[in-house]
Amino acid sequence: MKKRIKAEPFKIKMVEPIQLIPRPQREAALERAGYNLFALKSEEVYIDLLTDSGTGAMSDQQWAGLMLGDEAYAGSRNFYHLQETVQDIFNYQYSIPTHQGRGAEQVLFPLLIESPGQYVLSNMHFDTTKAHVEIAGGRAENFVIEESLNTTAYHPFKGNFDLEKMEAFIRKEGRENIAMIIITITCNSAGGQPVSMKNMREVSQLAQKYGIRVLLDAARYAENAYFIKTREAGYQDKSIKEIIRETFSYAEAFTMSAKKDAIVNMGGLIGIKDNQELYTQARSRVVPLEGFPTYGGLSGRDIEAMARGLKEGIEFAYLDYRIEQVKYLGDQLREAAVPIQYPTGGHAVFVDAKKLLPQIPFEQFPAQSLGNALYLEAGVRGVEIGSFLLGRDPDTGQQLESPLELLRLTIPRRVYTNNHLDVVAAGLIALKDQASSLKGLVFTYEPAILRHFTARLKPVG
Ligand code: PM9
Repeated sequence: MKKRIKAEPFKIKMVEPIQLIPRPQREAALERAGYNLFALKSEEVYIDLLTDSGTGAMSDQQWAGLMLGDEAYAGSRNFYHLQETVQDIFNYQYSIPTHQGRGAEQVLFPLLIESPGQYVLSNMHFDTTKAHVEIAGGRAENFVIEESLNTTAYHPFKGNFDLEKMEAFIRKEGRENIAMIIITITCNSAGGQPVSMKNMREVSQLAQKYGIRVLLDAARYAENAYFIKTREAGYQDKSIKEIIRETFSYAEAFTMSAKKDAIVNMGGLIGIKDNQELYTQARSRVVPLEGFPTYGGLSGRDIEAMARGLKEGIEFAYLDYRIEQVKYLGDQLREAAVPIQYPTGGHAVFVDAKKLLPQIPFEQFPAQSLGNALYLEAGVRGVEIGSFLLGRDPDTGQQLESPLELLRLTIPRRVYTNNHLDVVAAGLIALKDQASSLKGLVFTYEPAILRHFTARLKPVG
């Protein structure tokens, strides 16, 4: 056996016990949860791969930082530490903390969507991002490249924009009807797939040509930088920080859920490069929505942990371990012919449920059925990213068909070992042979918006 020469760049100082409850209890829990994994109690889950958001393990440096929280209502020293960190990493002058990513979206988007019905263009909007575009009166359009829909074909940057398609759209609709372009890095809904520097540069050039502003949805910006360093010609010798600085030079502002690459359990951030007027407007809006601009809905101690997490999250040794761990799970599944979005992305392995369960039509949610089966098999909780998440056409009420039906196995940062991931892989591989007997799901309760969080379902037949 080939010897591993690289191990986790940390050792474990504190542990939280977990246990696999017996199968009959898992069956009862799933039925009680209405076949919706969001409604399970976390104690009913053995290995929790629902999300990488707010689920990471903080370092000793971050925990130590909590003790240095300055809980002044205004002007906390932790805010100034955060501001210096943002200036250093991103070269952005202005920072406004928020309670999480969607807090940043609700403050900034209404300032950028100037008239109702304006379009916001993205490689792919995340669902809360799309919701905030719509709440602010805008319409969300996605322009990710076609290659991202072919899960088996390799492409190094499946999160890239289709620039031709986007330019044709701008010409057809008219520049005045476009509010902004949001570059989502990495592109979560396409499989945690990165966007290349070349593509971001070209998006920025296109935006300049038409006078359109560019924003970054920067939740997983450090993972994106790692992929650029390891996959894009000309970047191998650049540091992660240099790559990040170039990335952020192509935008005017960013919104960030700090619960991902900044490795905190709660927190978000608005960054503005140098537009003082936009900063002044955002600073006024944050007060009624999130809180005074130097705390934005967070405790001073949480802001300190965020400032420290931003620095740790861009260390190469950490990112190398992180991305390799996701790949480790993906490789095991591929070797056993379980279809996944290939190559694996930054934060998750996305299993192609459309390929694995062809007998289940999209309106009976194949990836949700697979997720439920994996929970029963191994106590592992993933999340559906497909037609269940997508929802209905707001005009016709018809169920929309998602181009991909994926079960996302999202890896929290610095939390699970590769042994945990072996259990996940074994569970899915065991399911492969039972896949043809799995059944679809129908609603027993369907809320009107963001239904996947609270809907109740039952198996058909
Ligand atoms: N993403 C995720 O699991 C958490 C919510 S759904 C379980 O992937 C992007 C690209 C995200 C994202 C959240 C947000 C919102 C914005 N952009 O959750 O509000 O992936 O901090 O961030 C989740 P907050």
